[in-house]
Amino acid sequence: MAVERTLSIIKPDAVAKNVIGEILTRFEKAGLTVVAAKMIKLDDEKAGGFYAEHKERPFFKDLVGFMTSGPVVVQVLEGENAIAANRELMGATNPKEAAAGTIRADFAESIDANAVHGSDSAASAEREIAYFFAAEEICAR
Ligand code: RTP
Ligand code: MG
Repeated sequence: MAVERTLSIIKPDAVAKNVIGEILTRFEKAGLTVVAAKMIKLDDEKAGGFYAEHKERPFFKDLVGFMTSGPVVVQVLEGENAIAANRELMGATNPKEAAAGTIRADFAESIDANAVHGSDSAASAEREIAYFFAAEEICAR
C-alpha cells in the first residue's frame, strides 16, 4: 500500500445537518489525515466543471443544482490507500444501498443529497485536488 491523497467534499445536505465534525472524525478515526480544507459556496460553473464527466447524464442538472444549493466543505485527505479507504467509508452512491455504518448510510438523504463526494481513482484525485487547491494550500505532514 502507498500513501495517497484524495479529494473529499462534505456536500450541502450534510453541512446543513451540522455533521461536518462527525464526518471528519470518521476520516480521522480511519487513519486519514486532513492536509487541506476550505468551506465554499459553489456556483454553476465551478460545480459543473467539477462533475464534467457527468455532463451528458440525465441527472447532471439536478446534481449541479444540489451542489450549489448551500456551502460545501472541501478537503484533501492523506493516508495509506486513501482513495479506496475514503470510498469504503462513504458507502454506495445510493444511501439505500450503502452498507451499515458508512457515512452515506448514516447521513445521506437520497441519491442526490448523499452527504459526501470522494475521488474514484488516482487520476480523478489528481485532477480534483488541483481543481480546488493550489499546491501551497496543501500542508505536507
Ligand atoms: P460522487 O462523485 O459525488 O462522489 O458520487 P459517486 O462517485 O458515488 O457517484 P457518481 O456516479 O460519480 O455520480 C455523481 C453524483 O451524481 C448523482 N447521481 N445521481 N439519479 C442517478 O441515477 C444518479 N446517479 C448519480 C449522485 O448524487 C452522485 O453522488
Ligand atoms: Mg463520482
